[in-house]
Amino acid sequence: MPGRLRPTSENRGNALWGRGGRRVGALAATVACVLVAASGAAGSPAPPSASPPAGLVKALTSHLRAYIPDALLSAAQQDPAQSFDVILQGGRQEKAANFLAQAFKDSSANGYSVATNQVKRQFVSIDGARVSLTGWQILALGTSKAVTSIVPNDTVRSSAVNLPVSNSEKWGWSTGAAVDWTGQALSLQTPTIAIVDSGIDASRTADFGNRVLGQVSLASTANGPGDTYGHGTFVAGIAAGAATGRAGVAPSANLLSVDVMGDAGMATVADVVAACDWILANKSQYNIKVANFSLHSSNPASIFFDPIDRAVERLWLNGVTVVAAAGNYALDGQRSDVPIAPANDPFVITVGAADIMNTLSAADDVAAPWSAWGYTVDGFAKPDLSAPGRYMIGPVPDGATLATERPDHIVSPGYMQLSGTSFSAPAVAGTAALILAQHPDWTPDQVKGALMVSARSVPAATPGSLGVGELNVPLARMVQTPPNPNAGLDQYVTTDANGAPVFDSAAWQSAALANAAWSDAAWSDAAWSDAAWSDAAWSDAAWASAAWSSAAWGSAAWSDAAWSDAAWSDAAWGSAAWGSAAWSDAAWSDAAWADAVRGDSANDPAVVRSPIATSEISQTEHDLGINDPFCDPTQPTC
Ligand SMILES: [Ca+2]
Ligand SMILES: [Ca+2]
Repeated sequence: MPGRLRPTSENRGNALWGRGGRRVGALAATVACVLVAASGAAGSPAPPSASPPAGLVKALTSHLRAYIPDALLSAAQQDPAQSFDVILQGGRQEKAANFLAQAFKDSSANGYSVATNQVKRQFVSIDGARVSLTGWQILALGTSKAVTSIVPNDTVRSSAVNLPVSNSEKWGWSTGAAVDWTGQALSLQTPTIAIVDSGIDASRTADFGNRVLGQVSLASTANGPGDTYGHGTFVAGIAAGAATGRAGVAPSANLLSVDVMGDAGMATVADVVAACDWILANKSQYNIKVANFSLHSSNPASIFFDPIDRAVERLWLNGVTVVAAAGNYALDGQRSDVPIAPANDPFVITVGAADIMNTLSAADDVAAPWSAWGYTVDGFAKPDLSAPGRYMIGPVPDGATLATERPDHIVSPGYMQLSGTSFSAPAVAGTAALILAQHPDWTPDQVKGALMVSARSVPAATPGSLGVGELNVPLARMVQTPPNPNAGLDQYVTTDANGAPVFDSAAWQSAALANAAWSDAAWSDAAWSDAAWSDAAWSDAAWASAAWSSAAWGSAAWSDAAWSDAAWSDAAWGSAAWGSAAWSDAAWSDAAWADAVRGDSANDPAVVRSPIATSEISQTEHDLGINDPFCDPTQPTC
C-alpha cells in the first residue's frame, strides 16, 4: 500500500527523522533566533494560553523535526499551555543524559526552557525519558535535532499487545524489530531477499509460509535438496521467519534461496560469483532488492582482485542491497581486521555481531569476542554496523548437518541456538527489505545510509568493534533523508563497455595515492556526527600495508584449468585486471564457508538465555509506540 506510506500531514514534510546535515542545521539555528525574537520571552513561563499566537505556533510547527503523532500535535497546537505526559526520545548518538541536556538547551534557545523536575523518569532501554511538557515545550523540543520523537505516555496495558507474530527471545525487542510485527507492517509490499547460503527448507511453512519463491542450486560440492547443512534456513529465519515465538525481522518478506553450499557447508568462490550472476540475471523476475551473504572466502584480498568483491559490487551498483557478515575470526575482542570478501568490500553493508548481554538496553552491549572488525586491506573500516548475533535461536531442519553435529544446541524440535555474524547480517537484510518497502526507489547507498545513521550507540563496546553502532529497526525505518556513506566511492563509479555501472578501482587508487584525504568531504558531512566513523572510515595507514601492493600478488602460479568455470569466462569479467598475473592462486581457488562453522558456536554453552518476560514485552511495546497490534508506529497513518 504505497499510498499509506507517504507522509500525509504537513508536520512530517521535512526530514523529520533524518539528520539533515549542515543545511538543515543552519536552518534550525535561524529558526531559533527568530523564535526567541518572536516570543520575546527567553525562558519560562510559556505564553498564556487564552489565544495562542497562531503565527508562532505555525512557525514552530513548520520546523518540526521530531515525530509527533497527529493527535498530540493537534492538542499541543490548540492549547499550548496545557501539560502533557509524554515520552521523549533522542537519536542514536546521545546517551540519555546528554540527549536531554541538548534537547533542553535547544528548547531553551527557542524560548521554552524545561525544568529538571519535569523529567519523571529517564530510561535505559531507550535513549529517552518520560517528561511532563507544555504544548509550547513540545513544539519547541520538536524542532531540536536531538529529539527524534515525542509521543503520549499512553496507559500501558496490563499485558503485552498481542502482535500477529512475535519472538520470545530478546534480540527482536532490543533492536525494536517488534515494530515489524504489527498487522500494518506485515502488509507492506516487501521486496524479495536472496539468501546466498546453504539453501532454505521451504517445507517449513510455519516459518516461511509459501514465501520461498524459488530455490536455485549452484553448489559445486555434494549438495542435497532443500537445506542439508542447515545454515541457510537459520539465516532465512532471522531475516524473515514468521513462526509463533520465532519471528524474524521481516516476517512477510519473500525469499529466494540461492544455494551455493553443499552438505558440509562449503562453497567455492566460483559458486558464490555464480550466485551473484544468477541474482543479477533474475532480480527483476523475482523483485530481488536485497541479497544476504552470511559467508566469506578464506584468504585476504584487495577489492582490486577479489572476484567476490567485484561480483557483489556489481549487484550493489545494479540496485541490489548487499548485506555481508563480518566474519567470526576475531580473538577475545581484539582487532582482527576484515580482509576477507565479501565483508571487505567498501560498498556493501558489513555487519558485526553484538552480544546484547541478555538485556534490552544497549548500554551494556559489546561486540561478540569473535566478531571480526578493523580495516580491510584497502584501508576501509568494517563492520559498518552491528546486530545481535550471540545465542540466537532459529530454524534448522531436522537431520541437517548442523543439528546432527550439535544436538545439545537444539532448543526445541527444529530450532537451535547458534552464534555468529551469520545471524547478525540477516537482521540487517530484513530491515533493508522493510526500508525498501517504504522507499521502493531508494538506492543501496540510501538504504546503507539509513541503517548507519540510525544505529544505536554502544558506549560499552570497543570503539569500531561494532561499526557505528547497533541496528535500530524503527529508527532506520523512519529515516527520510539518509546521508550517503558511499559518496566518496561513488565518484569513481563509471560504466563498462556494455554501459553497466562499475567501480573504477584504478581511478580510486590513483586518487587515494595522490591524496589520503580523498573522501574527507563525504565523511565529514554533518549528518555523520559519530566521530568513530567519520574519522576512521578509511585509513591510509591501513592501506599502506595493503596486500595488493605486496609481492605476494605478483607471484601467482595459477593455471588456466582452474578458470574453466563459466562464471569466469563471462564477458562481464573481461577487464584488464583479469588478464594480469597479479593473482594469488589462494585468493580464488579457496573455498567459501558458512560463517557459523567458526566463531564460538562450537564452544557455546548448551543453555538458552532467559526468554523475554511479558512485563518487558509490555514496556518495550510501549516504548516503541506499539499500542495496537495492527498499527505500525513507524508509519504516519494507522
Ligand atoms: Ca545446500
Ligand atoms: Ca543489552
